[in-house]
Amino acid sequence: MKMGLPVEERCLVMGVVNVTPDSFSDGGQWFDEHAAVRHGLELVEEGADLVDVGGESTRPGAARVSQEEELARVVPVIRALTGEGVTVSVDTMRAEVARAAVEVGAALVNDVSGGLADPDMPRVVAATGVPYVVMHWRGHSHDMDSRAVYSDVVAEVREELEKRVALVLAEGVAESQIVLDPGLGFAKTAEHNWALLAGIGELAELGFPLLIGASRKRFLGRLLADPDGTPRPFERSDAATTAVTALAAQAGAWCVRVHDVAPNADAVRVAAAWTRGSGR
Ligand code: PMM
Repeated sequence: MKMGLPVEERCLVMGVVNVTPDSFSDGGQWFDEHAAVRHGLELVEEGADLVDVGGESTRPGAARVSQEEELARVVPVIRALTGEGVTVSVDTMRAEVARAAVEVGAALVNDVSGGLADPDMPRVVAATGVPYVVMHWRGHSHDMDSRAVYSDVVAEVREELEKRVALVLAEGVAESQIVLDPGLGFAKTAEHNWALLAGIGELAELGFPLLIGASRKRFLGRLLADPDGTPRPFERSDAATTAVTALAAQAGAWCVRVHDVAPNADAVRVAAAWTRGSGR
């Protein structure tokens, strides 16, 4: 595998801190800078290997925030968390935010647009040398649902990710920096998400570490819907996230991005012990 990333013998757990008033599952809860920092530290206590700090909601239909607002939301939180020794990733589609975040200590850039939203991103990431999560993406949240059209979702996501990889490499990003992510829920229906999880082995064949973000997404609530079809609210779908984590880890995922860290940290340890055939 091509990677200069921390190789653990188990899947890593990335805890989420959304410094936004409107994220899908935890919007508003950590909007205050101090609350966000406290929450990041709690996630580390619960077993997160790294904490993903984002200042822009990507929930379906969300409008964009300005660059100034995004910087004001994430930079102080990242500075404080890295000052406490926490490994932080920045969840941003903007090159300028990525640059500022790495300057205050961010160790990874998580770009849900895979470099499509801001053409400067790959060059900036190349200059920083930090790992770069290239997620499969087809457009901004306000109209991504209309782009969820595939004849073979696994083959098309794989092909589109390969194109992104070629482009970011051409911009100077090193192979060893790249992590790929199928982008569950981003221009994907529930059925597309399940097909991608079933096809995780085919995505792994691209030869890069994989990150999976299933936590609290709508497709889990739909799977667990009441008999009358009412989706299970995300607050009661965390056990499903944990099940996805165990299976993704078993299938070789490098990292899972989750909101409720403690049970997922347990799940990756179970998966690792199972794979080793040993609890030691
Ligand atoms: N999902 C969300 C935000 N950032 N980053 C990566 N790499 N992969 C994802 O699946 C992903 C992401 C949306 O989730 P949230 O708004 O509930 O945190």
